[in-house]
Amino acid sequence: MSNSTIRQAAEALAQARSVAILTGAGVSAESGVATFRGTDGIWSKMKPEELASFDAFLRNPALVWEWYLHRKKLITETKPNPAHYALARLEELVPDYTLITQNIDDLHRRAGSRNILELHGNITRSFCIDCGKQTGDVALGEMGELPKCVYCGGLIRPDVVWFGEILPQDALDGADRAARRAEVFIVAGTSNVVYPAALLPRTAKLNGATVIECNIEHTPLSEYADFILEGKAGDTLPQLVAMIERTMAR
Ligand code: BJW
Ligand code: ZN
Repeated sequence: MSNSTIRQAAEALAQARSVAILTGAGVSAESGVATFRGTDGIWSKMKPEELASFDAFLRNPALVWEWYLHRKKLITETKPNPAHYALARLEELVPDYTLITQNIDDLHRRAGSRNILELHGNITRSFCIDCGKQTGDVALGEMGELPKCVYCGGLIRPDVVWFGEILPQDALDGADRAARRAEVFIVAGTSNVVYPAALLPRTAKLNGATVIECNIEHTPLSEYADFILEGKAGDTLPQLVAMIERTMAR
């Protein structure tokens, strides 16, 4: 990443009244949360269709719960990293700011971001598959019994979006509106292969936004990006935000 690229990106951001960001697993990688794709990714060891679909859950809810409770424990033990904090700081600098995330790990909220749209749910929540009521913290019983709904006895599932499932309508509508009005759209730490999230930066670009990509490698989005900040999000995003603050102070 050249210094002039980051400076030009910072200048575009400092002038923008409306900014939207789309984050993915790469933003949490430096907190120790595994990404999905790539050599060390979750899907290199496990098949998504065996764990991240409603059919998989109905086939073997205990296995799926075990996996989610394991990940939830790891996530609870991690902390936000400089990328999360930089994005929380950016919210204070931009008049209209929307943070759209595919991550379910709650780390943006823990870092202080407020206007967050969660496209793929949140691992800290769960709900009943029969009556739809949200439940608090869940655990497997000592004998591995599955969590059941206190209202209707139905099976409880994690409040995350699996393959083939519809995304939460409010979050998706809000994300689409933010992408359409954004003057600058930042895409950080996502492989940009999962839809409909991957459409958002393209929507922003078609509506005239400057697109900034932050990633350690190129993605299918890279050819549309105006600026590519190659490197770890925990390095590039704090640098970018520091540069915006300097540009604004001038
Ligand atoms: C760093 C870094 C560092 C590393 N710094 N960078 C249109 C076309 C084709 C297919 C479809 C389509 N519309 C729908 C589909 C089907 C499907 C889909 O997109 N499939 C494709 C994979 C082919 N989509 C769906 O099913 C969605 N539902 C839907 O569309 O409903 C309507 C419908 C249904 C059926 C048919 C048609 C329409 C739902 C998608 C739900 C995704 N769920 C998951 C699991 C969530 C729960 C959980 O975590 O357990 O969400 S899958 C997984 O992928 C997770 C993520 O949010 C998502 C995206 O992954 P992400 O964040 O990009 O992570 P990685 O690992 O892929 O990439 C990490 C990146 O970080 C890499 O680029 C690294 O280089 C980078 N990186 N370290 C910066 N330090
Ligand atoms: Zn219920």
